Amino acid sequence: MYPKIIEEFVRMCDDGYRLGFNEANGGNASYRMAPEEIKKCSEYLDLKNDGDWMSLGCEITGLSNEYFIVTASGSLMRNAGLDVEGTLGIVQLNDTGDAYKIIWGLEGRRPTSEFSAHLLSHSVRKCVSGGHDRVMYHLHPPAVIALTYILDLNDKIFSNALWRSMTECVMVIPDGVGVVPWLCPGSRELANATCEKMSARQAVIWAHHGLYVTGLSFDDAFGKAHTIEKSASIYLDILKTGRPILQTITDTDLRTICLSLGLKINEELLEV
Ligand code: 2HA
Ligand code: ZN
Repeated sequence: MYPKIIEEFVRMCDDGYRLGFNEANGGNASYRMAPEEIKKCSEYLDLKNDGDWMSLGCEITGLSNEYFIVTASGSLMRNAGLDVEGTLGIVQLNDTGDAYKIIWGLEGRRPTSEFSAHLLSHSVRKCVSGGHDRVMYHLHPPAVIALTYILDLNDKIFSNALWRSMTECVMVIPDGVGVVPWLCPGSRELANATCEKMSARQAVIWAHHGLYVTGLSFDDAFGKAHTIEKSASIYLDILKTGRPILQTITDTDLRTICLSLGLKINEELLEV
């Protein structure tokens, strides 16, 4: 048995694979550890290793000395449970937040190819969520990807399509979703565009590629990804019938749902 936080990380990878969100080496994830979780993992950690700092190429604001559990570049989420230390690892950032070292796992590997998107988004979400958002999860959900071929690539169009396709969607993403155009996987451009959207959203769609979500726990982040994909898939099912839409969830309905739960809907995205 690994510490609970590692087991929960593995479970999210496994769920992602089983639901068809993380085929082959598709997708990646990271988790910003809390001090008590670092303590619980301490018997595994090689904290004395002081020789192998890898440069991040820039200083990541607000993340100095943070510890992250992260998936390995090229690893398969399907294998997370079978090969925990080859699929995941723990990295520590230095005092200045511009270099990291591996202190557990990632055997013979480096952190995910999207590591810069993860760290930049952690930096933004740690600040805007008051430290609550800890998980970043990237997946390739088929219905979400399909929609990026037929809807205009903007936040308002996608947020409304998702909110109005299933009543509970707005409860999960009252801020809506951000949408970024196609950008090269693993690039700094994709990382920057994602972290810009993350300042106001907890979910970002990468056109023709996938989805990127944050959350305060694995349940929260995975639940968001699962709900968004379910709504997208219902939306596609509706389109596939070829029949006109006779009724839908209205702006008033969306406001009522949020009001009943004490949530604040992003008003800017309403009234399409
Ligand atoms: O293969 O999904 O975006 C990992 C990825 C890169
Ligand atoms: Zn991807």
